Amino acid sequence: MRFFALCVSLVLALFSVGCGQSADRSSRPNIIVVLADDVGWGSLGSYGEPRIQTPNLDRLAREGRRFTQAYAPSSACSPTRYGVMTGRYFWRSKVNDGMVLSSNAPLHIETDRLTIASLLKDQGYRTAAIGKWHLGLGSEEGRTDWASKLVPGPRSIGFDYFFGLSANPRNGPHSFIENEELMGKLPGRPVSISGFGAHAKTSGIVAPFKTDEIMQNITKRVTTWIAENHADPFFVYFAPNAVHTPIAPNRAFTGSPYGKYGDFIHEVDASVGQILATLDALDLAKDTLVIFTSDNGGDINRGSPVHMQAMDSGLKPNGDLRGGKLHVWEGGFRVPFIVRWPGQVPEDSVSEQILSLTDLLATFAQITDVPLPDGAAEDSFDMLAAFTESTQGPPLRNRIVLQAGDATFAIREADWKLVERADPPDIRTARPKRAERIANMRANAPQQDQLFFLAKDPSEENDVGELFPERAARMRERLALDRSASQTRP
Ligand SMILES: [Ca+2]
Repeated sequence: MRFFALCVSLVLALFSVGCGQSADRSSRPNIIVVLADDVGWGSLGSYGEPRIQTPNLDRLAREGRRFTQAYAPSSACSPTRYGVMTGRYFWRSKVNDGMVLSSNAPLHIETDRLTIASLLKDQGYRTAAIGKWHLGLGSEEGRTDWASKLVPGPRSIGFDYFFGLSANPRNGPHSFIENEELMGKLPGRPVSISGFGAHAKTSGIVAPFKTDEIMQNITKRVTTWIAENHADPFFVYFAPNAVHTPIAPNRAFTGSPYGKYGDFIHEVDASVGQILATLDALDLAKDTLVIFTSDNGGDINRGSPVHMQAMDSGLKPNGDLRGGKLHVWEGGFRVPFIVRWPGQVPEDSVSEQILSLTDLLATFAQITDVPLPDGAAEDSFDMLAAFTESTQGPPLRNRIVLQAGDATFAIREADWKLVERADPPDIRTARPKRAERIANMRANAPQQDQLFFLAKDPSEENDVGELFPERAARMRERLALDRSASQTRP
């Protein structure tokens, strides 16, 4: 009997050591955030698209949790990226014009501000940002000197390593940046960008990158960096340029019923697949939290033949939601959000919790047990329980402020959404032409607020503002309060 008791206590002691280790490990998991560009949730198999082939993202959803009410705080690129990094709404920053930063903007994040990267770096993580940046580089407005060191930049706000593009592939410079250096510079020559859009060219570099090889290049950097840096906990912020224009899938991806646009989505999926395979090969999957999401809804630009081909072939990038990228409608903000964390996040599960991409910072702070200081992560809610709860509990956040690419504000609160039209706030912008355009757009938009009941009207077809004037007034007031307060987090 005594021998049995001894055995039991030995087993218990061993078990508690094991548990202690796994508890310690789970408080510092590796973290990978994949922030794809313009990938609408309606383009993914796990969200119900029947003809797309996204086996790797489907696997991620099967092994983790898929959110159906996840929001980008903005329907445009840079504003959402700012929110992801800082946990703060972009419109609280020195500009609130709702739009992407210009491609030669200075770094838009103060170097003493807490970011997802600096939070984790302070906890002993190795940190990397790979892919599209588009949050500004350097310090001078409109005067980025691409030939000199690009500081401040990603490594000034918490990343140990950066490899990628300054902004979109077409913006230029048409060469990768590694840490603070533009790669492939011709010695002693200035670097300059001429022309716009598809005609933009960079001089002063050996050769421009090949647009259809960018995804391969940045994916390879991610897998190599992980292989070299997994001795400590690590954090990778991976921002694919796909499926933003130019729609340039590698020649290895062909044959989608949705044309090149579909092929490009397949390439995003394959890229995530390579990262998952690297985790498997290094036996890291069980200790790694992986998140896949997008910076805004799918682009439904009917002026673009390649997008039109995909939609005419039946693809609905944002499902049945109204609108898309840049719009104030749900299709602009609602994004795919898949989280996998073996042993912590229930497998093959779905959550309808309202979540904002600004919530990553507070959630990572909770995971690593770091209290958030004042004046940081102002609009970031801890959503860890939404990741891990076995059955859905009460809402962790019941509202979110949204801003469209035309600077229009909206607020979602529980099942309702108010679009602010009457008497919108003044715009702060570094670009006078932009102020003019916003004034024009506002003059042509409805002049009365619009109210939608999303539970019954997810496609925002029926403005019920006149039926529920008190609710509309209350939500309008709520939006104004959230905007004037210094923070919305608890
Ligand atoms: Ca985007």
